[in-house]
Amino acid sequence: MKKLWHRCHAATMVGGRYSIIEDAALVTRAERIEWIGPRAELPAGDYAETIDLGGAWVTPGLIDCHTHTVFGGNRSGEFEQRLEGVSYAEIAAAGGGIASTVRATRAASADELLASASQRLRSLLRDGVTTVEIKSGYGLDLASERKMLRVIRRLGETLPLTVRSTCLAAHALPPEYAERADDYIAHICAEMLPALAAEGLVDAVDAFCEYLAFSPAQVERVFIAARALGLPVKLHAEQLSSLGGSSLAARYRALSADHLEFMTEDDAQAMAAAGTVAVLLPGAFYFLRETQLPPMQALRRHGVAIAIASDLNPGTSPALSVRLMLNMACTLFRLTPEEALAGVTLHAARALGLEASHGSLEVGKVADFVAWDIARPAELSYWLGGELPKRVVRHGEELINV
Ligand code: DI6
Ligand code: FE
Repeated sequence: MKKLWHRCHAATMVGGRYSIIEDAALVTRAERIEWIGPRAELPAGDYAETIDLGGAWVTPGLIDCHTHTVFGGNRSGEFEQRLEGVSYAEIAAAGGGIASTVRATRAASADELLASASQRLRSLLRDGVTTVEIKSGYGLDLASERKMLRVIRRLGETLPLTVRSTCLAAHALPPEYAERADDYIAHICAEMLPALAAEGLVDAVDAFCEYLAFSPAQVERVFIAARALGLPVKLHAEQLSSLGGSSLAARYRALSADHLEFMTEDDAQAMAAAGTVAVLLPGAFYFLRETQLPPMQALRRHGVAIAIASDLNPGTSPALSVRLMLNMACTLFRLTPEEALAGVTLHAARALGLEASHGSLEVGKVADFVAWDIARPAELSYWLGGELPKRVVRHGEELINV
């Protein structure tokens, strides 16, 4: 079924720029974009439906390419404690931090996890998000990681969103393996990843490379196991210290390296050469009150593609709005609104290996787009959260009541 969408302007994001078409028209057939261009050049055709977008600005559907949306409980109590002066280390020593979310996630049923994650995803949906990546990593044993990944798959079946799953079994050391990190890594490589991949639950493999998590040598073993299974890799790297994780990720042709506040110029060069996307997470930077900024000039100089994501998680970024992340990327990291928008469209698609089908308004790509009632695209990074009037189209169908 062919539909004509017109009376709009388009920020197509082709090439990672606004690539604006004023007075644009789009033709969709089923779930794909069949034509896009200036309305004056629209070829004659028969349309089952013609939709007047009333002068809206159309952008690709937003893509949140780094989230930990599935988890039990939340850590608002820790937030309160930290503000009363208890340190993160003291909280962790008392069994808090990631360990407390692991306990709550292990204790939760799949249905409970599905319900709480659905609610959080609805906030993202209302923000114009049509594709989201979700990581496991709060289970840390085979049964609990499987439970999380199955919930992630179910979220993609029950909500009008494209969901990509990432296995983050190497997120933290589970209590069963205290002082035995190498044994846990061996267990991930020999047992967890092969079993979870065999069940079709894993689109990519991630790890947390940090002095308080896993070393580059341990991460490399996970990457080798992922490669043997034919799975692409990503990495939490250089968030709190510089360990060269982003260069390691580049050596394994990672889809992305994420956080990156402490990355070096050499890391940026390696990532550019490998086509590894830099995913910046301003929500975590803000929430942890970090001061070391990611090296924007080095990333730009070497031509590294930059994506922006929410990092939605209970410990370091309880962020329920991707548009708020756009604003933070601009105010905190000094991205331009154009760079920020590319960061949640084309470059986010690349960070998920979806750039052939998602992330820009181009013929042949999926018809996932948002028609925003705004005067200029920069408004998407300008407003601090809230809800903007818009119409969301996914796979060529308008979503009602998002
Ligand atoms: N980096 C982070 O910021 C989160 N995980 C990660 O690898 C923290 C997750 C948490 O504190 O629950
Ligand atoms: Fe994260």
